Amino acid sequence: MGKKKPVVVVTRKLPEVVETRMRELFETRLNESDRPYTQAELVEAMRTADVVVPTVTDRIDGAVLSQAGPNLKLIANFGNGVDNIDVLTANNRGINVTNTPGVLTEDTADMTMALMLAVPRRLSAGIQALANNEWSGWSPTWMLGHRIWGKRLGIIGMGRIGQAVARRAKAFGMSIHYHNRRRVPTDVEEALEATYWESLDQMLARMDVVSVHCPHTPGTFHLLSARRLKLLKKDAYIVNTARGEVIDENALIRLLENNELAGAGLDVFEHEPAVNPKLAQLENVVLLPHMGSATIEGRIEMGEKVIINIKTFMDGHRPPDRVLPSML
Ligand code: 8YV
Repeated sequence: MGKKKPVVVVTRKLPEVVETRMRELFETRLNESDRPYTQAELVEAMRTADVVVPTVTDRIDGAVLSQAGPNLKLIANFGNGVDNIDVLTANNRGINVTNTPGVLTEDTADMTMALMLAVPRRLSAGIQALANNEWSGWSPTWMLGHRIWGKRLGIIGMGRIGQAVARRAKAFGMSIHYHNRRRVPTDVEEALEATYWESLDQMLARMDVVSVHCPHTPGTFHLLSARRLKLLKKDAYIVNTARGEVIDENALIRLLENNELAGAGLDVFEHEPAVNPKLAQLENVVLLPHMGSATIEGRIEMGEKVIINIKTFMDGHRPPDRVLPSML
């Protein structure tokens, strides 16, 4: 008789190939309806599973973790960001946490560029004008936006995604600036012709476009506070494909309403899935429903990472994408 398969609870619907493989390998419980779990359902999963596979829509906080059953040894997050999980408490309770880094880097960087182009070049306004039948023909002074070529891009968080954005933006003729906890290696800086700013405040005041690529941690919550947002130039644009919590959303809305900022491209929001209705009323914004990594290829690769993490762990080895509290 073979080894007993681990009970794996997957909280949301994943690509079919991923679910099928998981069913082959593990005693997998799927969520056919894809309805997000309630906190009570999440607790039930934590009580009965050996492994839970949550997503960004599951809040695994101290209260949920305190009710985990004795068999739960791994939370294999389907996602890169782990701000939905209290990693420290999980670790203290002997529960490992893994994520899916690397496989959504390029997709998220692409979406960042899409927003970086869409806002200054007024893509939404143009699409809307056609949809409303408001186009009477070409005009030399109609629908003018701003070019990004030759502009300064300030990247906050120069990890995998920040660097992937920098590579793209460089090819679009932007000059690359960045702020990061640690300076990146010289060869990376040289390849990107990137300028490092130790002081985020100093960088913000000089940039034409600012793009957020740091994780959401207690240390980065409202990193772009009301005070810092005020440092931005009036004609600057801000793009966020990381986490809404990094920006004080109310302060951002106030600046946009008063035209103290040129515009914003947002794929993430502070209180997802709620989107502040004031944002939708603004003309100088492009809003997307957390689609940064939403490609079929990426989602399948995320699933493959989850499977490798579970399999490695169950075989008694250290899973490749283990997240430790010290990394956050
Ligand atoms: C994912 C993300 O779709 O991986 C992340 O950190 O923000 C998203 O792109 C989501 O987290 C899935 O759980």
